This record gives sequence, C-alpha cells and structure tokens, in this order.
Amino acid sequence: MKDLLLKIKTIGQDPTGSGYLSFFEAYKDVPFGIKRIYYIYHVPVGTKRGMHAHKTLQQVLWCPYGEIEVVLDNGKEKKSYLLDSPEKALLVLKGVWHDMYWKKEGSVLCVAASDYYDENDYIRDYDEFLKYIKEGFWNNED
Ligand code: T46
Repeated sequence: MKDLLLKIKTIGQDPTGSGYLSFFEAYKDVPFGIKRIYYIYHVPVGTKRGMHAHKTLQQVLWCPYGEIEVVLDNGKEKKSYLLDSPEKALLVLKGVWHDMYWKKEGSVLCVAASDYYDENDYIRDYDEFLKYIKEGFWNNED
C-alpha cells in the first residue's frame, strides 16, 4: 500500500505567537473534488468506528485535536496510521476497508469527502469486501 499520509500546509508562528492556520485545496493537495464535510466528536476513548469500505467515495481524514488511529486494509495488506497532529491528513481512497480507534479524550475526526452521502456506496460486510476485491471491482494496483 503506498503511503497515504499527507502533511497539511501550515502557516503560523511558534506557540507563543498568534497560532497556526492549516489548509488544503481540492485537486491541488488532495486528488479529488470535495462535496461534503463531516466530523465525528464526543467519542469515548476505546471506541472503534468505521468497519466498512466505499465503492466509489474518496476521502481525506484529519484530526485537528486528539489522537485517532486509522487502520487501512486493501484486502492484501493492513497499515496503521496515527492522526495525532492537526498537520497530518490521511487519504482513504475507494476500495479500502477502514477502522478508526479513538485514543484520546476529546479527539475530533474531520472528513472531506468527494461525494454526497449515499448508504449504497458502503460495503459494511468484510466478506463482501473481499469478494469485490477478488472480482477486480477496483483494479487497485497498490
Ligand atoms: C467513513 C468514516 C471515516 C449520514 O447520514 N450522513 C453522512 O454524511 C455520514 C458520514 C453519515 N451519516 C449517517 C449514516 C449512519 O446512520 O450517520 C450514521 C453514522 O455513520 P457511520 O456508522 O457510517 O459512521 P462511521 O464513523 O463508522 O463512518 C464515517 C462515515 O460514515 C464513513 O463514510 O468513511 O466515517
């Protein structure tokens, strides 16, 4: 699996200054357009969310506060990423099973998604996900 972690461009001064501003732009810093933003918060430490893959949706995840571990699985390989800085972002492309683990109290997960919400785009059964891979639905080379 190629490295999907991005460093978010950040402008600002050290902590004694006036703070930081981080940003990314569609098609420039992330390889898709953005139609939807959502965020997940007030999640108890130890909670696991996700447990699905998307048929077509492309997403970028970032954690402006806290620590969230995201485990990506392309059906052949699993890789774990710790989102523990507002300057880190993770691309979660279509056809990747993802699980998120809340590690720190108050952690917030923000997501920018390439499309509107559509429950039909979700694969929530792991065996079904493996079947899609086997049938070459995504033709992922990586
Ligand atoms: C994903 C990970 C990173 C909506 O009605 N609209 C929305 O835009 C979203 C994102 C969700 N929902 C509904 C669907 C469920 O009834 O909110 C409920 C909770 O969603 P879910 O259990 O899928 O939440 P997570 O945290 O497991 O997954 C979410 C996103 O749904 C998913 O696309 O990739 O975050």
